[in-house]
Amino acid sequence: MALERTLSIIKPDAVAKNVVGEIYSRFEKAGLQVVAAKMKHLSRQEAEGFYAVHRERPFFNALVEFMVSGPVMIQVLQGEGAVLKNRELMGATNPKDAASGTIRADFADSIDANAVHGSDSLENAAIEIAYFFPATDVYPR
Ligand code: RTP
Ligand code: MG
Repeated sequence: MALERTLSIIKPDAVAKNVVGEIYSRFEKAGLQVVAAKMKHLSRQEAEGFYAVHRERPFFNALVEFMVSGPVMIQVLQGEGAVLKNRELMGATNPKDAASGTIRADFADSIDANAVHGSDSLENAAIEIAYFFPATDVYPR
């Protein structure tokens, strides 16, 4: 497996629940290293741009509304097979379907307030990382 980087966001619900450290601990125990991070209260424009791929979906407005409802913690995770590994740690989009022991099973309340975002492919990971971090802010450079 190759060393990869992926973009992770701890969403407003999980930041408000004070489980940032719990979630970081899961990343670290799985061999994913935080190589860039920042807390940010997204503007509507930033949230819309980030989820632009979903613009035509019926849930788009609710998704943007939720993502701007409070600060989020944004990080780049690095490790072997990081994209898929992070998706496995996250669990299914709807917490009702998420396997036990996953982040969404343990911390998400609903399909909207579902605790975390993770890039779904290596290609999207590169796009999403560049959306939030200049290359010089990801370590090692
Ligand atoms: P994310 O992008 O946030 O990591 O989530 P995901 O890949 O598991 O799911 P995705 O299909 O990319 O959807 C993005 C977010 O939109 C909300 N959603 N609502 N009501 C619905 O049917 C529905 N489907 C998706 C979720 O909050 C999901 O995380
Ligand atoms: Mg997605």
